[in-house]
Amino acid sequence: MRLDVVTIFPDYLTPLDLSLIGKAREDGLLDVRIHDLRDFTHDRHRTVDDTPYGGGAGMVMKPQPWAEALDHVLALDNPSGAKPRLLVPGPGGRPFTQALARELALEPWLAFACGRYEGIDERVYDHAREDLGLEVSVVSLGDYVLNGGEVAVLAMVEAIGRLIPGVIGNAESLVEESHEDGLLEYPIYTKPSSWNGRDVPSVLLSGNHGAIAQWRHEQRLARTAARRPDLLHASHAGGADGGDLEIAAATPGDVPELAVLLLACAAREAGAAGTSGTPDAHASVDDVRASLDTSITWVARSGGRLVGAVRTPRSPSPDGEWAISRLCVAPDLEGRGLDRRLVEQAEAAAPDGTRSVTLHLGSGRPEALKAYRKAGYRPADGSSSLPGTVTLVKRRR
Ligand code: JD8
Repeated sequence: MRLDVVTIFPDYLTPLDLSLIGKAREDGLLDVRIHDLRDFTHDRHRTVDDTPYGGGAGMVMKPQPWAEALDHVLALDNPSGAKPRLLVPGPGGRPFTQALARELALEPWLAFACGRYEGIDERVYDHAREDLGLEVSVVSLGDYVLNGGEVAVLAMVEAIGRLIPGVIGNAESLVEESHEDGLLEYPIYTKPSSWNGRDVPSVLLSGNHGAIAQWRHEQRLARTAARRPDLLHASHAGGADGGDLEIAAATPGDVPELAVLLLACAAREAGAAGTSGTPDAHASVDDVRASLDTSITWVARSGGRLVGAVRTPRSPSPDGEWAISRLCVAPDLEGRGLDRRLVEQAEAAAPDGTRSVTLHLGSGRPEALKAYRKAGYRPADGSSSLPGTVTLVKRRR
């Protein structure tokens, strides 16, 4: 992705040389170019501002240097005549959100115009749209007053840049994305377990993953209620087992969200099984789409969010065996019986004449096996299981 920034303070943007964004630039993932607006003035004082027509406080940025700077950006290393999307930070802009960051991360080229003083002469926006043919968006970092656009650009480039594949690129980051469910983070702790007379909450040392997941969810709810009550949505109140769970056969519209969920589960199971390697996100989306033709994926939604999935065949097998596979629950919702609800749905879909139901599971959560034993499943004998998986069987009469 190419990023051009026009500013009267190029030094303000030197942090983009550092850390993950700096590394991404070295790796060629981000092509960041900083331009000094004053290089496009022609007077001895390199003047970029003047007094406002109609009166009022402060100064306004003159249109001419901006027009020349934009011409320069568009002409630079651009034989194909491509056009960037132009983003102008301003307190009156569209709020910059994670959703907008995701949208902008898909663009091949972004240009940022950093205003100062009272802002930029309005005709610059009209010129960029109507004469240069650019899509222009005024974007605000938040409801407080800054002195110029540079700090907003630093924040936006960081938020956008980290979404570019390869900039952070690991399985954990995909799991993290699946947590973008509108609740704040739970509190986190590291060693030592007792420090300065303060102990880490004992549940985190218990090894009880269901209890830990439940505690963390409660902490997220309590924190969100205290700090950001505006984020609380009915879907979080009862949890995934709170009655709003809807299970239906997946359609192509479910594929992107389903692929992220399955990657999160795969990453989690790889971690639990001690195997390494990053699943390939692109291969996975295609695989998931193709799988809808050959099998049925049942998806569970809670409050609109896709929280779980399971796969069954499209047609009966001649030997009367009904295979349930790819059971997957959002990592933050484990231990709430969602997997049971999905397995029940998968069993209910079994055709007449089914003699046995086989359940193919990852061996990542041995504690879950107890619940399946209760539901009538027994470990399958023989060599049918792949490494890191277990196969359970339930006979039907
Ligand atoms: C760009 C000039 C300052 C703007 C008078 C002093 C973003 N969330 C945000 N808050 N403020 C900005 C922002 C402020 C800017 C400029 C962005 C250029 N100023 C001016 C008009 C009113 N002040 C911002 N993104």
